Amino acid sequence: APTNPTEIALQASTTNGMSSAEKKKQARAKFEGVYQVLRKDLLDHFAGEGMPKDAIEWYSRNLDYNVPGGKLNRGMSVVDSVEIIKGRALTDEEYLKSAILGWCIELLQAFFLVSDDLMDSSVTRRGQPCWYRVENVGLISINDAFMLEGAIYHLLKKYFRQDSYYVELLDLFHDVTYKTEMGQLIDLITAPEDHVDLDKFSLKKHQLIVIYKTAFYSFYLPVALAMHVCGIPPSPNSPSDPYKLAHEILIPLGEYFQVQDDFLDFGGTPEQIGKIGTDILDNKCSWCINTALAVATLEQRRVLDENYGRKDAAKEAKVKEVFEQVEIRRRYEEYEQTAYERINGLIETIPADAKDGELKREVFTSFLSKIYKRTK
Ligand code: GPP
Ligand code: MG
Ligand code: MG
Ligand code: MG
Repeated sequence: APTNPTEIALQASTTNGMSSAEKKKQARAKFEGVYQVLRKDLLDHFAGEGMPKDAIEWYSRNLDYNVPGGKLNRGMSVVDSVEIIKGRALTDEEYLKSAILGWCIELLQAFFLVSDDLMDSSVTRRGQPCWYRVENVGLISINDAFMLEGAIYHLLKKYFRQDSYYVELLDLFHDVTYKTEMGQLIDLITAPEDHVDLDKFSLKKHQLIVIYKTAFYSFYLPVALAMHVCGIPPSPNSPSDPYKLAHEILIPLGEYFQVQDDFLDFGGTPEQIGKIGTDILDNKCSWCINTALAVATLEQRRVLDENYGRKDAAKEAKVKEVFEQVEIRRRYEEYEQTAYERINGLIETIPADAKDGELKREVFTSFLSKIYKRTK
């Protein structure tokens, strides 16, 4: 029986006769096994720097509280995409490398979420208090977020330093992080705390915000990482550059995903989504307010002007009433159907007869099917 953590994490498993729900559960458990390996790498290295015992405990709590508890869609998509492109089951070595890159995205996501919850004054995340609200954490969470980001580059160096595509990985993480920060900036300055002006919002503005703050890191990044692991070469000057083709589909897919996030902030329950919506209180330029503004009567517009973006639960409730009156739920269902069909159309621009080792339609259909009609 294997004794080292990497081998335990990769233990062969039969999937014969398992239901698809059981397979999913097992795939998740295998992916989570790799987290245990990386967590140990990071903590051993940290201890090796001479850090004291209380700091090791703090860092391990930061990691365990913020990294592994999400849906893991982004991280596991790296593994799924590599399998689809290769068209076969992965070797242990290939699995481990794909899963490590997956966990690097989950670390990036943890870095963003810890920071975002502070900036959005959020209350809960993944069904528990936001990290900054945990006893004795507070503003230390800013440094904790930086360390989650730093962990990415430590792991990339440890596991990919010798690979020909190491620089591509570094570039990708850096570029995508920078773009996400640009998106977060426009999200924040379009939502000033002390001044509500709904005339400043538009669906065009919303589109720019969501593409930058969400689509690059959540959708383009996992697939681009998988393509690099599979040795697909970038050809930046060619119109048929596979990275460009992937980008053209994944950015709209990410836009659709953030519209879902905006809708669920209003239309989902905290039990479903694991967080309490704050977009109305925070004066966010969200899909819901933009959609409501486009169809509101003068009286409804007055209610929105007077109640949106005020830190007051009763005012928030009045905005929600208008959202119900203008049938945001039905409009969202229509949006979702249209987006789904449009993205499927984009996926058809990928050749149906792509060979193993090339970019295939299934990379995108598999990603799309994970989020279509999601309620969490
Ligand atoms: C989602 O916004 C976008 C992010 C989490 C990226 C944050 C980027 C940083 C550079 C910190 P959101 O506020 O709608 O997400 P949620 O609804 O999960 O709080
Ligand atoms: Mg937020
Ligand atoms: Mg935010
Ligand atoms: Mg949100």
